Amino acid sequence: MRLPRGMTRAKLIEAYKTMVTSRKLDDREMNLLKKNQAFFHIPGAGHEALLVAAGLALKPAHDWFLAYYRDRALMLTLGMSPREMLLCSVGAAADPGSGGRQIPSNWGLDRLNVISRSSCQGTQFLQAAGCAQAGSYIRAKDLDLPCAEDEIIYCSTGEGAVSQGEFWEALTVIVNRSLPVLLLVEDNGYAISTPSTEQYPGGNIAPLLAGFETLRVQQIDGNDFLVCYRELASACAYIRKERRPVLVRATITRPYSHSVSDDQKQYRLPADLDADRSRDGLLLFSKYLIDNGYSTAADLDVLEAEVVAELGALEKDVLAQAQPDPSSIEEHLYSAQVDITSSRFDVPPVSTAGERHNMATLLNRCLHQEMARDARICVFGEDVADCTLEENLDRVSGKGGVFKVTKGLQRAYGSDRVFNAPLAEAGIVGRAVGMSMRGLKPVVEIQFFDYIWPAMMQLRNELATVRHRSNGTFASPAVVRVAIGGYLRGAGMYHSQCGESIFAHVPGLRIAYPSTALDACGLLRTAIRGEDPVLFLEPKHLYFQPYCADADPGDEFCVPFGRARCVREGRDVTLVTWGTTVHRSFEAALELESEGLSVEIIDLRTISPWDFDTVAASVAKTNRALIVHEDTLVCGFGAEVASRISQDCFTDLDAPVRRLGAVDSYVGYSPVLEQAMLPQVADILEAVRSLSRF
Ligand SMILES: Cc1ncc(C[n+]2csc(CCOP(=O)(O)OP(=O)(O)O)c2C)c(N)n1
Repeated sequence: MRLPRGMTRAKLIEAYKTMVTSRKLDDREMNLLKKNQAFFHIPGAGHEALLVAAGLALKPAHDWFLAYYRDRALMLTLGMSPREMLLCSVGAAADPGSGGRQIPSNWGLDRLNVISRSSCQGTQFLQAAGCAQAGSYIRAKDLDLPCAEDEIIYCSTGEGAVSQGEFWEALTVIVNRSLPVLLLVEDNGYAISTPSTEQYPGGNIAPLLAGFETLRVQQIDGNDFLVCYRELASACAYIRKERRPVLVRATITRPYSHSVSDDQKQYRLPADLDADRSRDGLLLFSKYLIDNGYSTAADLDVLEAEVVAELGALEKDVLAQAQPDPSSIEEHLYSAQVDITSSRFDVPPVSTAGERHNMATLLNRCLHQEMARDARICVFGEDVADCTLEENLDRVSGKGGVFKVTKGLQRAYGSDRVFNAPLAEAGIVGRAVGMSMRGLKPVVEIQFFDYIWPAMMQLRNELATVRHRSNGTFASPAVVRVAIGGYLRGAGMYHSQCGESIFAHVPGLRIAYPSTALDACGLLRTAIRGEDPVLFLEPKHLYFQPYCADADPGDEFCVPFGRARCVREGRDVTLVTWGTTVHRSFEAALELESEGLSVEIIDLRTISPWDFDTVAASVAKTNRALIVHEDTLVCGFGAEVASRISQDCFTDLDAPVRRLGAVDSYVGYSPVLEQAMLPQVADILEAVRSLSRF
């Protein structure tokens, strides 16, 4: 075979050296593990020929990479050093991708544009879509963020992870928006022990993609370095020029077991393993070099011996490096530069007089003002745009969200900044993660809290973890707005749910849960101006209530996170609450006043963090505490508040801490059932009375 353009003998030998280095690193790391000096290993063996070729076709610190765990040879080709890899293996503090936090081969290296990857198989696809969309956006808006005109977003996967629904969600966005993404499916035939025939019909993803007409699909023999080099160079040239996606499915081998925890002899026949070994790309390439006179067996042996010796010396050095400081376990959960709990975000309203506006209106104004101020902000979600068909925009009044919170934003800021997403919640959050990792500020909407669950993986394992897992080298400061809760009469169990406690259990995620138009506006501005991922919960019962309306506080008004609001002062009982039940509690407190019971109401305003100090000061005064929330009782966030009060305010208490929440069931469609389910004023009255009698 003639050498492809640009390939030389020296480059062939260099490529071979990288492949050997990759394989020998696998061997060395497995050996470290045997000696208990490393703690996990997942090999890149069998994938080297394909990935060195990919690395040569792509440009480090120019293109962007979402590389999965088999991509060791790609990382070496891009410029990650063997020493850096060994630092990851031993979990050293100096591990450049995660500081000893992530298992080895979960690649991430900011200097090369290799975005921090989690261990979740399948979450990378939507992030790649977001990352690619961010590139177009950065260029269109001429933002001062790293971006190259002809950049490619590389996103790799095994053939198994392609079964994830998120793959298909992402493919829709990538193809519909014609994003410059190279999807590399590294098909080694097995997902741990499950053969690809079990993943999808026919066991080959390529023919199944025929309906995506504008997606170029290439199938290659991933064991043949020169074929890979030629085909990937062609794919990359096409993407750079045409700005269209390509999916390459490469067949390769897996000569080693899936990981250290696996033994493939348990589920593969010896003949199958032998066949794999005989097709091993590294072996085939050494044979090619010798057969075509580019090297000799003796020279390749010398090269291999040199690599082994070099890795041996590095191993000694790396083992002498320090493990992470135990105290660093709490680092990089939140931004150290922008502290949204600080008094910097305590900015008073310009005026409290004037026309009063409901919560939906003040949220909408805040979004308008922030979008005018910061071109990095883009808004997307289901039905958030005024009218997707732009040509009709002048002839319709516009949708702007099912609750109108985003109304007029598309008209004011354009369809590239405000757009409808497909009906796929993981797609909304996953894309936001990808965009925010490139410096944009997505403010996305989940239409109903009840439908947040498809996005749970992206919220829990991605959005919330990026900063921590990457040791602060990447961050994902997106804001996810969610309409939450019931008290709606007729909304039923799938438009009324709460569940803030589930997310309060997610370190790295900030949570707001305002109860007034003013707080909603101030907290949203803080969320947007901050650098942490925020789950912004908007009680939909309150969107249009005149009783929680407020005057426009101006375009700098902010409320810091973690600072509760004393709704009314009282002497006898501290009532801690948030969201819709703040107003029901207030109504109850007015009635109790006439009975001679004085209730102090604390509105937490944010769940993560929550303001324990204000609660504790109040309990020290009243000596009694009741927590009221709309969410169901068992494991509701009230349990956390109650436990903390019981533990840290014990000597102040004259009665056990009491909780009132919804019945542990589901909101019914019939108003009678809804009323029976959710805490009512009468329930609060009863709870306070019995607490005060204790
Ligand atoms: C969402 C998710 N489910 C399960 C796992 C556990 N797991 C890790 S790798 C793997 C198999 C992946 O197979 P494939 O995508 O074919 O890649 P390969 O390992 O063969 O290269 C599984 C099931 C995971 N990490 N993430």
